[in-house]
Amino acid sequence: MSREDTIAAIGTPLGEGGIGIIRISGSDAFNIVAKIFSSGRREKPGFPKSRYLHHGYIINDRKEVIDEVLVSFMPAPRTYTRENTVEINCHSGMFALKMILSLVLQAGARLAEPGEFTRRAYTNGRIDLSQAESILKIIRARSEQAVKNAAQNLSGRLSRETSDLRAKILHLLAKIEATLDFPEDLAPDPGLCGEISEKLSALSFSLREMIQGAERGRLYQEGIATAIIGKPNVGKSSLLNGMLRQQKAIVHEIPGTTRDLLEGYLLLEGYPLRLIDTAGIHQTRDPVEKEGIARSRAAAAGARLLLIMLDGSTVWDEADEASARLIQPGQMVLVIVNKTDLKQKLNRQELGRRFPGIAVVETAVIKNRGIAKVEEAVVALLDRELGGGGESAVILSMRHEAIVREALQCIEEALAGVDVQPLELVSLDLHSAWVKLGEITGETVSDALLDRIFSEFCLGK
Ligand SMILES: Nc1nc2c(ncn2[C@@H]2O[C@H](COP(=O)(O)OP(=O)(O)OP(=O)(O)O)[C@@H](O)[C@H]2O)c(=O)[nH]1
Ligand SMILES: [Mg+2]
Repeated sequence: MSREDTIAAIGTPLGEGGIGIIRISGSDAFNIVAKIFSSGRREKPGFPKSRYLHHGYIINDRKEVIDEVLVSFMPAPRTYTRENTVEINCHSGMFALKMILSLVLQAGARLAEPGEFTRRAYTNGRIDLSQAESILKIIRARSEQAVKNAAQNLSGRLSRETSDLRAKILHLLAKIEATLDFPEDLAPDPGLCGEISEKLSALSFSLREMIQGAERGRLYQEGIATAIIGKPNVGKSSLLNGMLRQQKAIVHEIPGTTRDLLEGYLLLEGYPLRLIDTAGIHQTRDPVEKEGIARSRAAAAGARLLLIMLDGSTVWDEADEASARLIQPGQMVLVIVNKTDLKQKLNRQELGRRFPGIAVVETAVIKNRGIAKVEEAVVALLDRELGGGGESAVILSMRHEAIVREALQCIEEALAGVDVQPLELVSLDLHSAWVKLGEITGETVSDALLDRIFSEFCLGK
């Protein structure tokens, strides 16, 4: 793939809409668009005037008008890609957009690969790798908080903190190297090891803080995995529908209706929930139901928040017991007793003993009663477990977190070695940490990794 050729793609989602944008980037972008664009007037010398919206028409080779458009010509380097860029604002319709794109391609552009515009912005030094990844995060964000977190990284916050840490590591490395290079010139400094240890501890503390911010960031980015778990027929699918305000899941009086996991997204007071309906937990010989239950167990294991659902009109049984056993240490849990409109048989006193310290909410989902209480209890739980202090932390993606963890390990090894190993080895560990952290901003990454990161982008970005 040549980095010099001119690329084009549709930058807006394909479908009917007010405006669709075709984006062209590369040294030949202006010439290419000039071949298919006419303003209908005699052009003034010096056309196209840059950073103006030019009104006109897209014309095919038979001089037929395809669409009425607004076109902007933006010369390098003050553009997204730092290359000459043209944006054609046309009417958004599947065919109109595709016809204009194919004219642009016939006129000499190449269809861009996913993420290629952003990759050019990175290659041409306008943004670093962590900023490029933030752009993808903004596009994919599932909550306002996720957008804000990603925007902070886009403005370079993660890059600055990473560069800051790398500068500190380099400084320490220089200090160690100086004593290694000129051992006879420098009197042995008894304080040196102490100073190195102190600086390494500070580095380790900063890296740990970054890791703590990572989990919170992931929750906001991907949605808080929330599994509705319980025996068959308690009303799990009804609760999912009630919370989503949508008849998404099949509800039926026959137990064992839900087999596959079913997901829906929901925003509660700014918390993005990925709500997962699951198959009822119980003993069964039916192979399909067995597979469904295995999936329920996996969903419970992967959930950050468990909504354990019970049926108030039945007594506690082995299947309830099996559902309760799915709770794992560290998981947030809420117990929901449903079907309170029916005659009650479930012993409430025992619930306190079975679920110590866990809030219990009573509902009659079929009558639309108690859903608001469930949502309030969920928000209260999330406030208690996740609230406070989060906005100040730098937010890491999974890739960044893995890098920071590896860098932390190098620093810890250096720290452990200061008093017992030759300083050469300490400096090797420090150097590894420095290289590792460079992968965040893209100073030390392979082409294969870049290919993987940018392939996740959509076309036209
Ligand atoms: N009386 C009463 N019936 C309810 C209530 N909530 C749900 N139901 C009924 O209980 C039956 C089962 O509801 P579902 O939501 O399908 O239950 P489920 O837990 O998803 O069941 P499985 O998918 O089989 O595990 C349906 O007939 C619902 O109409 C409630 O609050 N009161
Ligand atoms: Mg169901």
